Amino acid sequence: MSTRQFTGNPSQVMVEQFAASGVKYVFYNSGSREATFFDALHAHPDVNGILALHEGPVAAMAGGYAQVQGDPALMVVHLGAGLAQSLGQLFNAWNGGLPVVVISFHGDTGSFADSVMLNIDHGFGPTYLSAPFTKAAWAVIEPEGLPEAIERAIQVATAAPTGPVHIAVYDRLLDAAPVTVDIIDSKVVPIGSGYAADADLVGIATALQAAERPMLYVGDGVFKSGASDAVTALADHYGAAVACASPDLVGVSIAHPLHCGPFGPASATVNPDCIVAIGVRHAGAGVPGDYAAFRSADHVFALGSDIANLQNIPALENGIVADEGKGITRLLEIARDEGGSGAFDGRRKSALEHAAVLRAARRAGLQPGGDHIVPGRVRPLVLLDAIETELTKIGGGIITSEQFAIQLECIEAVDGGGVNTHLRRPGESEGWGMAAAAGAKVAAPHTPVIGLVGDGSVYYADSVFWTAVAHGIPVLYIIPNNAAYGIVATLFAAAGGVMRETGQFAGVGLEGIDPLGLARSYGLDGERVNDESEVAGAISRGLAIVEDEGRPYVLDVRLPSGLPEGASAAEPFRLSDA
Ligand SMILES: Cc1ncc(C[n+]2csc(CCOP(=O)(O)OP(=O)(O)O)c2C)c(N)n1
Ligand SMILES: [Mg+2]
Repeated sequence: MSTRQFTGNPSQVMVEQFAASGVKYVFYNSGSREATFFDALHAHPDVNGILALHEGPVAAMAGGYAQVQGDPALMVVHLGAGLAQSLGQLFNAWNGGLPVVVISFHGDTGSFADSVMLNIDHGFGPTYLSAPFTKAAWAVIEPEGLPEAIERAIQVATAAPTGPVHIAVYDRLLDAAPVTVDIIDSKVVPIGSGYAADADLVGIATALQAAERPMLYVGDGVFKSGASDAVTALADHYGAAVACASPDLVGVSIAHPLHCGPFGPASATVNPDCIVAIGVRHAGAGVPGDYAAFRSADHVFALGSDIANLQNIPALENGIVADEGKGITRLLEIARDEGGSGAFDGRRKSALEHAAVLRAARRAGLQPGGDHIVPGRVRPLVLLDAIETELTKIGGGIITSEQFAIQLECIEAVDGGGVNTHLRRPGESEGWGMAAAAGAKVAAPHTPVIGLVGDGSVYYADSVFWTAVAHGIPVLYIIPNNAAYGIVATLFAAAGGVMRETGQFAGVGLEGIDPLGLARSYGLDGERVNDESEVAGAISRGLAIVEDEGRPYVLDVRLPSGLPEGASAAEPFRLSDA
């Protein structure tokens, strides 16, 4: 353990340990109680603060940063109230198992007055709020303990299974006199799970070999453990169909021709007789059908870094807690030793056909009416395909997404999976996309980043436009603007009732907001696109602006209404009608 002595006030100790642990950025929202902390942050040459104007975006930006390559992200929010405000987005980071370290400061509500501004009631400990959204949380009382506490938080967050960690620092500690501490100078090593036993892998190889319709069910553990290439090669070798757990589009690229899309529909079409789940935390809807997609299979295996990758999968023939990357790399060797991939040409052909049929159905579902051009509006597939094409032309990049109008699983197949990385919101909690795109760009400053954010999602966090301008974070924001909470409206219609009968939908229409006007007020340039023939040009221009000029830019792309066919937004209640 390499340490060095450091003397400073407790705030300086914290920032010095961040730097020693390799933390380059602190995503934060300011508060006066932590004045000395923000002073120390400002003064440190190697650690940069990135300010978001609400705690939701603070958490989403940290999450977007962590999502790109699994680097730990550090965020600071103000007291109990700021922590509470961050939770809507910490929910997503937790759902995605992202290594985000949350630091908040807390007042002493026990020793003297029991009501201290912005702190939660003294009946609850300072980690009470974060508990459901973190992997671990603890409080720090002694300034001398700060280096270890910070290093441990990063270690726990980045060890498999990765996830958010919260440290609550009692704020009276900030007032302490300078202390001399040991700063821990060794970088935190991300700790993975171990190797799978060969005998267990041989069992999977044997089943995959004998199967007629094998399927690899891929979750976020694949990408996180660096197993993407190995899992893709395994699918190629066996001619196996690939399916994904809903948020993950990168374990095997969603553009790969063997990719059949989300697991439920994929399984219903392919009817797999052997399923190998890799790094998946299978999720359901809380209904008896949650496990239906496994029913057709005679053999179900699961391999993942954590028990969570096994526990939600019924009737496992074998479950292996082991690192996905190490395990699948070895499984691939075993598979190749058994013979060439030519033996599987027949099933490969049918898996490719299934994948193509499912992809075509998703694309048709995204664009009902097909070739019917709506004047002054851009059809969803035209926008989606143009984004893929233009980003590919410049060598590929990252697309982060929070919207439903142009769902990323509808992109065209590309041999080998293509050069674009598709990062979806890792949970269902609205308010992620604006900040996640900025966080992704901070994590990958030399890679083009497109933030695909629905109009409804923009309005949750439009102040991130300011953060992108102020900190010079050149994201190309593309807004698939359907003037609606489109997905919610669709589900309102499916539920039946007065709204569907009358065609008047309440609470889902977003007419009369100008996202470009919003962007401009925060200092961002952009353009409106409402003609299909101009879409590709606008994206290409936008990419050139963000990449060559280094400033964020926004495209407000007008799509057909997100309300159901023929419906309109109901007149909202107005106070004057009461
Ligand atoms: C915290 C939270 N509140 C509310 C919702 C419900 N919700 C789901 S999507 C959505 C709005 C989506 O609007 P937009 O970004 O425009 O997407 P699209 O029109 O493409 O569906 C809302 C409010 C949610 N998922 N999470
Ligand atoms: Mg919308």
